[in-house]
Amino acid sequence: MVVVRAILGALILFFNWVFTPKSIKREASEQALIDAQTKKIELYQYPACPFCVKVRRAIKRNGLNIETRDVKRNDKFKEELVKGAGQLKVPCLRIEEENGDVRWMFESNDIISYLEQRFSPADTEASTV
Ligand SMILES: N[C@@H](CCC(=O)N[C@@H](CS)C(=O)NCC(=O)O)C(=O)O
Repeated sequence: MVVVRAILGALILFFNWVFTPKSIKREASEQALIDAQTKKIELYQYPACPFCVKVRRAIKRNGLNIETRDVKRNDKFKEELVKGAGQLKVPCLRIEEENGDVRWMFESNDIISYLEQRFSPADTEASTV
């Protein structure tokens, strides 16, 4: 089982690397505004978890600079997740609000919808790099 999981994980990472999505391109000033907001967001994740890969691909597609925290290999991040969010489950997005409140969001689809709504590229030129 461990071997099967390791092989699947390696395949997921390989195909994710081969088919890395392109990021949307924004004006530097617009990207800087978004970067200032995403400084207060972190993704707690496992490198080869398919749900985490899906979220990381959405982050890349949307040109977001969001820190990823590897819960598998870093006990400090694991502890932060369990203490803050109440359970060991990934992906989980930690969002620090303007007023300092912290929200922990589970479910890959919910995380992707949140990021796409908040940082919608609707006003951005549809070009890619
Ligand atoms: N429906 C969830 C599924 C998330 C999920 O099953 N995550 C697994 C890793 S792939 C997990 O955290 N399992 C608990 C554990 O590994 O301790 C999503 O879409 O985010």
